[in-house]
Order: sequence, then structure tokens, then C-alpha cells
Amino acid sequence: MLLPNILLTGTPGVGKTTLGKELASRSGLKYINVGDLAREGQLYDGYDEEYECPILDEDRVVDELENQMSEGGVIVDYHGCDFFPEHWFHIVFVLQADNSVLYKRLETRGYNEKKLKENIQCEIFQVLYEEALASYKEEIVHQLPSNKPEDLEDNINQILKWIEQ
Ligand code: DAT
Repeated sequence: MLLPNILLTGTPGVGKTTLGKELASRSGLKYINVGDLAREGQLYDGYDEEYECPILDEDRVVDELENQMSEGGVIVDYHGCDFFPEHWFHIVFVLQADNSVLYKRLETRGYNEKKLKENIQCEIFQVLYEEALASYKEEIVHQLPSNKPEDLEDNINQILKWIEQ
């Protein structure tokens, strides 16, 4: 039987990488961080002067992932989802963190004031949740709290149960 593909999305700092890696090690599924993939393959299309970061070449990312996604059993981690083909994912999890928690995590990362504010706003307005709802069937999109270690444990157990089913 084909193994499921899982998308983990949400504002930077909500805990996608932490959950994705732990879930991969416990489930045997493969973990792919789209940010890392783009960096390694230089899958960029120009540079954003305002945000001081390279612009993701979404088409090349999709081409790069296509074969693995069709094989199944992949956990994808990215703070965006509207450019992935809808049929890739069997389930989508949008991680969420409280403002104060997220603020501290992003501050620790050394984000500047502008970047901090924008990411916190992104979380407040549930931008990534809205994007997920607009991109996938509502019934496969689930929100997960990601504030404390117990949340991580609960989320892993919940997703492992779903995979088994
Ligand atoms: P993302 O991949 O969404 O950018 P991350 O996995 O790198 O986020 O996590 C950001 C920080 O938050 C990192 O220091 C680990 C911590 N963290 C993640 N999930 C957590 C949780 N459920 N409880 C406490 N800390 C968590």
C-alpha cells in the first residue's frame, strides 16, 4: 500500500522542523525541508531586496519533488503551500503557537524588528491556515497547537495513529 504524504505548514518558528524530524524518525517516513532543499539546489528565482532573501523558484521545487511525492511516504515542511500540487498530500497540518511563545522563538533566532512583527502578524491573522484551506480540501486540513513539549508529544502520537490507520 502507498504510504501517505504529509504537509507540515505554518508561520516560521511554530515548530514544523522539530515535529517533522521527530515524526520521521518515529514513523520511518522521509522528512523534506523545502527551505533546505532550495538552498542545496539553489532553486531560486532572483533576490528580494526588501526582505533580503532569495526568492523561491516554486516550479523548480515542484519538479525536484515530483518523483518522491508520487512514491509516497514523505513529510514536507514549508511556510507556504499554495504552489504544491493539491493531489500530493493526503493530510495537511497547520502548526500554531501563541504570540508570546512565537515572539520569543523568533527573537532567539535573531530576527530583526520588521521580520518579527510581520511573522507575528502572519500568525495572528492565520495566514498559513487560510492558505491551506484555500489550497486543499477542508476535511484534510488540521490545526495543531505547538507551544510546549507536551504539544509536540501529543501531535506526534496523533499523527502516528493516523498513519497506522
Ligand atoms: P519551524 O520549523 O516552524 O520554523 P522549529 O521547529 O525550528 O520551527 O522550532 C522553533 C523553535 O521552537 C525551536 O527552538 C524548537 C522550539 N519548539 C518547537 N516546537 C516546540 C514545542 N512543541 N514546545 C516547545 N518548543 C518547541
